[in-house]
Parts: sequence; structure tokens; C-alpha cells
Amino acid sequence: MQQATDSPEPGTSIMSSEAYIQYRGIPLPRMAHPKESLDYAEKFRVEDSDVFVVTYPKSGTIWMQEILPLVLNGGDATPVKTIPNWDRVPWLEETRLAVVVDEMKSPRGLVTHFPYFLMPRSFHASKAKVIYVMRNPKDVIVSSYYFHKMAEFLDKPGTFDEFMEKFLEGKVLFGKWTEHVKGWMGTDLGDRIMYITYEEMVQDLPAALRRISGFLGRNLSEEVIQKIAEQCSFTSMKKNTMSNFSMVPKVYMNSDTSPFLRKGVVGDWKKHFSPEQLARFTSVIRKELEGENLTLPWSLD
Ligand code: PPS
Repeated sequence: MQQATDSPEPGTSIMSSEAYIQYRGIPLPRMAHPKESLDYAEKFRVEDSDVFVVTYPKSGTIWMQEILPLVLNGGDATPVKTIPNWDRVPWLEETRLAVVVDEMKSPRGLVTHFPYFLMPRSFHASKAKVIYVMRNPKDVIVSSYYFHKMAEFLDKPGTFDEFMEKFLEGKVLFGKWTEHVKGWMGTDLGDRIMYITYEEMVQDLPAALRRISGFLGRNLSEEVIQKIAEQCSFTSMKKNTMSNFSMVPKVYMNSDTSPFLRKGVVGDWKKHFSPEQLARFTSVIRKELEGENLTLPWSLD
């Protein structure tokens, strides 16, 4: 999420009771999104060849920051071994984009957590492609809970029960999960958008890579697919200093509390939800999706 690399003055705290700003109704972490970066995103000139990976936070963003350059460059691992993820495939809404944009080669890979309605005007007029990565919201909330514990620029999550209420009310970064999914699943982008799940990627990464490379018009050999799968495995990424956020000072992200690449599994929610929490979570999500013409790839129960 966050790519700050300068430490604050000794003795100063970056914690604030106002960790969030409201941007067109969406809570965003203040530190990661100064006004200039949001203005820049709004006016950003999208090119037809751009590829956007869109995620609700904790759904597989940095995984795709590893996958995308490898797929686009025929398996060449140089970018993922030499460029930090936040500069390699920058967030549309964060400050680094303006810094690195001139160095980016076409086709440019970008990530964003923006809901659909916040995408820049030029995106809609372009032919840019989108890969929307979804993750079971029960695992999203667990991942987000630990992220809130370790990310010092966010409000502390409190108990899991307290955090669940905040999550369900959308009082977390980028608002409600249901709104994000509804917006992005209801677009009229046609064949410009591809949907994939985190679970699909965990279950069979080479198969997911074949789908992604097909969507991006890359015909990669089986040997290259296997090489990319190895480079993008949880174990490899955890060791890759360009991808594991170890360069970010602990005053911003405290990996001693919880590492960014935490578990990388499906179903960790089972170790966190009580039966009451499961019932509450499921009923709220179900109610908010009621009447929507969308099929979720996993059961909410
Ligand atoms: S963020 O803050 O929104 O950018 O976070 P995001 O990258 O979307 O999500 C972080 C979770 O993705 C997991 N992850 C992976 N899982 C499996 N394999 C690979 N290679 C991989 N890379 C990242 C990461 O561990 C976080 O999930 P949890 O459940 O917390 O482990």
C-alpha cells in the first residue's frame, strides 16, 4: 500500500487521530494520498496500451505487481529483481506515479484501489485493459486486520470484533468491499476487463498466468509460464526485497508486528471468525448484494 521511504524526524509520531481523508465519500489513508497525488490521478492521461490491475485492498495487489511485468516482458525477471514494486507497477492514486511516469515503458502496468467511479476521465475514453482481482471478503478482512496492526499510518484495528464493524460500515481504507465489487462488476467495459480471483491464483498459478497472458495477448511458452510461477510464488516474493516492503522503515510498516506477506493462503478466516461473527458478516454482505445481478465465485457461508 504505502511506499514512504524517508523516516520522520526522531521523536515525531506519524500516528494521528485523523488517519483518513474523505475523498468523494471514500476514506483514504491521509499519508499515502496527499491532494497532489489525487489531483494527479484525476488528470492522469491513460494510454490505450495501459494495463490496470484493480483491487479492493488486500486482494492480491502486490502479487499482481510481480506477475504483470513478468507476463508483459516475456518472463524477463529484471524489473521484479531491481525495481521496488511501488515504482515498477505504481498505484494510480499514490505519489510515486508522478515521479516514475516518464521512465515507464509501454505497455505500462498500473495498480489502483479506486472504485470504478473514481477512475480518471481519460480511462473511459481509452482502450486500456483492466484485470480485476477479487478475494473472498472473509479472507480480505483478516488480511486487512493484520495490515491495520502493522501499518503505523492507519488507525489501530482494535479487537477483531470491533474491526469487523468498521469494515462492514466501510470505515476502512477505500470504503465498503461490497461497493467496490458492485462498481467493478457492473461496468460496461466488455472485453477490456478480465476478472480473476485470488483463490484461483492460489489454487493453480500456472493456469491463472495462462489466462492473464492470453488476455494481454502474450503467447508465453510453458517453460516461461513455469518460470514466472516460480518467481511469483509466496516464498520467492517473501524473499524478494523489491517486493516484500522490507525497505520501508518500521516506523511506517512494522513487520515485527505482522509481515506484509503474512500467510498467503485461502481460508485463514476460519481461524478468526466466531459462529456469531460469521452469521453477522454473511448477512450484511448478502443484504448489500441483494438484487444485484452478480454471482460471487465463492460461498459466503
Ligand atoms: S495491499 O495492501 O492492498 O496492497 O495488499 P494486497 O497486496 O492486495 O494483499 C496482500 C495479501 O496478498 C498476499 N500475497 C500473496 N498470497 C499468495 N501468494 C503470493 N505470491 C502473494 N503475494 C501477496 C499477502 O500475503 C496478503 O495476504 P495475507 O492473507 O495477509 O497473507
